[in-house]
Amino acid sequence: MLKFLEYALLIAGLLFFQTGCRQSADSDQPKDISEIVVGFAQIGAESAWRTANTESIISEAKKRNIQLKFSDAQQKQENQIKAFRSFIAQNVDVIGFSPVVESGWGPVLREAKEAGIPVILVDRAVDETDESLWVTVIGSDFILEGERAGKWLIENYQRVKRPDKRMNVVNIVELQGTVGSAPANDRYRGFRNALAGHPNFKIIKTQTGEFTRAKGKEVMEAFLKSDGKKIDVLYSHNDDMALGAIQAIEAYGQRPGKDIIIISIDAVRGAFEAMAAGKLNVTVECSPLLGPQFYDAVEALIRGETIPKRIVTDEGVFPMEVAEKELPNRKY
Ligand code: GZL
Repeated sequence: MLKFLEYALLIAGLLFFQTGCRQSADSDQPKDISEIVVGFAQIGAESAWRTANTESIISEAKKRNIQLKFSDAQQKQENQIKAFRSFIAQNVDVIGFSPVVESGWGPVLREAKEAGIPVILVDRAVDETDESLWVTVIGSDFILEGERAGKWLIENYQRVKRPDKRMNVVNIVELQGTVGSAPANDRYRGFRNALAGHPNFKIIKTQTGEFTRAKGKEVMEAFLKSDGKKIDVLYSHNDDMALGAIQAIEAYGQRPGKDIIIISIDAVRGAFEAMAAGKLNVTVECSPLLGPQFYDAVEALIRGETIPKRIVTDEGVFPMEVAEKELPNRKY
């Protein structure tokens, strides 16, 4: 008899967690959307991309009349973990978060699972192997973004930098994103995937600029100090660091976009303005406008629907030539 009861409880528990459906207190019906409470643990406000992402998460909740508890971790993992635990203590219906780094999330994800609170990863992934700890990952394919950046360079460098001369060795410096974050790790890898088989393209310096404009400028100043005129290309993991680097290149007396070709990722408004001014050569889009997809997943969860483990956003590549025309269409 006991065996049967244990089995029944196990099935009930599994069914409850799979749908992540939290019932209304007074019925066995799924909660109405206006009844649910979502907790979102955001990384911080390190870049224009992140600001646009936050705006999308907050404004879309308002539009859908969803109660949102929002926390900003100032780029510190311990703050995100604290926010996570506070959402669990408040027994929210769903937790969304964009993990500042890939590792160190196992314990708090297991606590959410034990509390029966489904978790949705937004923008960035974690390196946990137990995929039952989250419902889905919504965001870009960062390896593809790095590959697109490298592919553009291979296909366009000769045209933009040395149209009249034979190709020789191309010296590249790289500004990496936040150490240990999924976008930094994957954009690092994707760019090198694209350069494989093209030995004349050499990455001579690589260092983190922490995804911020200030640090990107500081690190580019150091690159220029140590390698100055040798630098042909800057590959930046985001536009904010590239915009900081542009300031450093101009202060050094070189022309960004001409003497040093600049490839970046995000496609924020500032990048289009820099391209229109001829100071940035291309930006690979990485959309921060993830609010609608996030709340579509939340609503599907509350209705007890099955959600794909991975929801990828479609994005493009914007070279300097289209910046002027595209600028008015930009939403972030
Ligand atoms: C990418 C996102 C990155 C952006 C940066 O999806 O996580 O973080 O590329 C932001 O601008 O800081």
